[in-house]
Amino acid sequence: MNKNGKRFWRRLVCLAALLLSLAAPGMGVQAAKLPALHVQGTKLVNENGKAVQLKGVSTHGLSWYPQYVNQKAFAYMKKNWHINTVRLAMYTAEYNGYCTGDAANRKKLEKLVDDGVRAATSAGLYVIIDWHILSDGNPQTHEKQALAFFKKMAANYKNNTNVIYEICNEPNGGASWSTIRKYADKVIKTIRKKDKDAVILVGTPNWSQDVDEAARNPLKGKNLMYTLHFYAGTHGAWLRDKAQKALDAGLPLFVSEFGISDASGNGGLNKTEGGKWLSFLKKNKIAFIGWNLSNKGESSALLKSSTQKTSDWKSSDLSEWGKWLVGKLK
Ligand code: IDC
Repeated sequence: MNKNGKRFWRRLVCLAALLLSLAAPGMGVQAAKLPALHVQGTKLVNENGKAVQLKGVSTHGLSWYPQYVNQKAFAYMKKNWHINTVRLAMYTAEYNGYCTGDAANRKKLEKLVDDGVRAATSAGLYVIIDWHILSDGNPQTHEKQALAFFKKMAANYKNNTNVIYEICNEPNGGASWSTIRKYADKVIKTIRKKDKDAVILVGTPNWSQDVDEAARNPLKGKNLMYTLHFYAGTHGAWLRDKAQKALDAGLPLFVSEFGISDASGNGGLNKTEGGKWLSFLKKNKIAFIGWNLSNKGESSALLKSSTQKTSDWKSSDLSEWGKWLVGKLK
């Protein structure tokens, strides 16, 4: 073969290798980058303006159950449960919370968030970084820490098209929308300094239920959504009415946490009401994230308390709620 002939074959081999690596990202080191999503009207859409319904599961508190933040679990849930999103619930106050524990604990939690984002990224999942306020009912209680945390997160993940920031899980204890709004404004500004267009989820008054109040005076800015949380054992048609009101007013909603037990995370399951909720969400293309990926002995845990595996679960490893949710995700 002459010189030109050799060059031709070498180029052909290179081209074939390139095409192969594009066609089969799983074979390469990194999964294909997920398209950035943005908010259009009340919906989350992809780069072609097509509505996308995110669906997935939330971890329990990262300090309680760090073992479920692993690549195998995330990849397994994507392949077998058909989730496209995972939520990393980082409590701020309870049980080695980010704001109540010491500096070493904060480091540990930041590492878990980072492990979670990496695992989600290589599994091809969207990932929500959740600042999980709860007993610290007013988001302003730990505002300073929230600003420092999200500044760091936005710097770390500004190039991750799959990262979504949730800035206050469930304001409660009388925290009003105007208070939450002030807090949100500051945190959003901080995130936007680094990450111009990531989707940001804002909690609403009364454990993220009073979306109608947020609808009366929404925040300014793009790619913002408002969270609606429900537990079908406690919350029924009256809460869907609130949600419908908010949608009618043009408020983009995101269900970043839900269950079909009662609001305590325990008690019997209400599958009938749960089914009604999911039809409502499907009809409106609203994202839904089920609480919680753990084997804690409570009815809102997706795994049986006897399940020790941290990935590759069989149906018999799942709780009744786990089986129900996996059925709906498929
Ligand atoms: C619950 C957990 C439970 C934990 C408790 C801490 O299921 O194991 O002991 O938090 O206070 C929420 C919260 C979420 C709750 C869940 C169930 O966002 O943190 O988890 N819930 O009570 N809002 C409504 C229900």
